[in-house]
Amino acid sequence: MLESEQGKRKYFVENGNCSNKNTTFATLSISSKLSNTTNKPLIKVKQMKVNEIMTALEAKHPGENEYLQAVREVLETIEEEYNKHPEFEAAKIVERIVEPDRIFKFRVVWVDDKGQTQVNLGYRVQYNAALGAYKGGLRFHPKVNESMLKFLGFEQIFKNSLTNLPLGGGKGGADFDPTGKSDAEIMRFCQAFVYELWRNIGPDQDSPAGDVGVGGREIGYMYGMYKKLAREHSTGALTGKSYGWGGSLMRPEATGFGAVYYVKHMVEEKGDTLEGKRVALSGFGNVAWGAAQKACEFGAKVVAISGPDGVCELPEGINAEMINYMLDMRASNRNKVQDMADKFPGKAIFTPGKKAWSVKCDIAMPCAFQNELAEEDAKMLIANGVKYVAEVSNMGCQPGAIAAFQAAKIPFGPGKAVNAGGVATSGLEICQNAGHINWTAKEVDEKLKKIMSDIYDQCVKYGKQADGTINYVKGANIAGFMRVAHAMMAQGII
Ligand code: 2IT
Repeated sequence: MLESEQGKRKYFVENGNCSNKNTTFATLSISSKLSNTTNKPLIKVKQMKVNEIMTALEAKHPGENEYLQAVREVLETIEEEYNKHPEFEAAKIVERIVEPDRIFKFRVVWVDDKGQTQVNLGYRVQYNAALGAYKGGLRFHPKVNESMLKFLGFEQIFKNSLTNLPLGGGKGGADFDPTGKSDAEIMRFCQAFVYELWRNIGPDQDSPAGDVGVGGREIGYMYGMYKKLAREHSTGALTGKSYGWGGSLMRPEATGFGAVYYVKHMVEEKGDTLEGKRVALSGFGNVAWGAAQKACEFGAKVVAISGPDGVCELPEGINAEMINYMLDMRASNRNKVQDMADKFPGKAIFTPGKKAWSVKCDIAMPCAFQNELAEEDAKMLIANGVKYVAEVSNMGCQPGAIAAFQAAKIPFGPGKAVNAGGVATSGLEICQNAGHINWTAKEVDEKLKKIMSDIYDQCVKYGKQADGTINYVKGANIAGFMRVAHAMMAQGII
């Protein structure tokens, strides 16, 4: 018999052992000894079974591959723990958590520099608000669709939960391609996007930020339009604003810095140090930029960055000038890593069509896009002696790659824990906006370090295995999920 308590009532499962996966039905009743609800009809509670849930979801949302991948990973790792709580299943927590509260989908119309009318699709997925107002980035990329934003929003729920800040989960974006667009085109698109969305966002409702294709410039244009329409000033309706008009110091660096703080814990767990470690990063955007800075500060050597066009190997390691140049590369909207090799001949060696994972390294940190590291990349990294892998992009590694790292006993940090410093610092930006104050960079950085250290500890607590190794994926998923599930239970069936 398995018992669990919810409020004043005591539930128990009869005729079923929750840890027995063959049990189809367990009977849940309310104990007559502990409540005055005697003679209430017995409620049949099914054990949560990942395969059954996934079969139903695949039928309901065919072809939404990223979304289905993200849901499966979370459910597989929490199944055992979840089934120790029959009250969760009675309240259909899993069935509720996998579907967003709502999705806004809208047309965004704008005029390009040639005077041509352009039409894009915009979205905002408001996923789960059990812990607070919806929070999560906006992605502008030609491949954006509902599946991509649902996967990102779903991940965001548990990531935000790990930060221990009062943040619900959401995500949004558009199938707009910033590559090759002028500054004026970017501005007009951002304005048109917010013109559609502004009524559904706000600091106590839903607070978007940046993601792939959306940085400080885009947030500035969107915030300007939001203020004009909402007649609100200095609010946390959007985060990632620039310092001086509501932004937080350290927000641009936070995702990359936070990721390296997390990796430092992973390395120290093994009695090792970051000093002298060769680090391969993918991408050259905001996240890779922050990670490169902090890795260098801790004495590591960044030996590769990459782009959609190929990889730049950096035999002497990246230097401060190159790190600065990453900002120019991003601002140019050319989306070409070859520009680094052209600017620093001999110090950056470009190979077209290759990924960062072809470069020998001790630490691999995907910082670009989902599923960017495949099983064969993982095998190459392992053969080349990689010692640690930390996803900084959301769901950067394919399931086969994660399985390969785990089988080789290489510590693997999942994106929702490793990259949580970004959204955490967005949470700190909202705090500063609400209090009409600005914290110093040191104050923000200290809070970020503490948050990352607490996230790391939660992953260890729930991910420690019988053989002493740490399954960081399982730890992050259980820790993140449980906090949301308990909040949903407390707030009733809504
Ligand atoms: O994936 C992410 O956590 C982000 N893009 C940042 C979200 C935020 O609200 O700062």
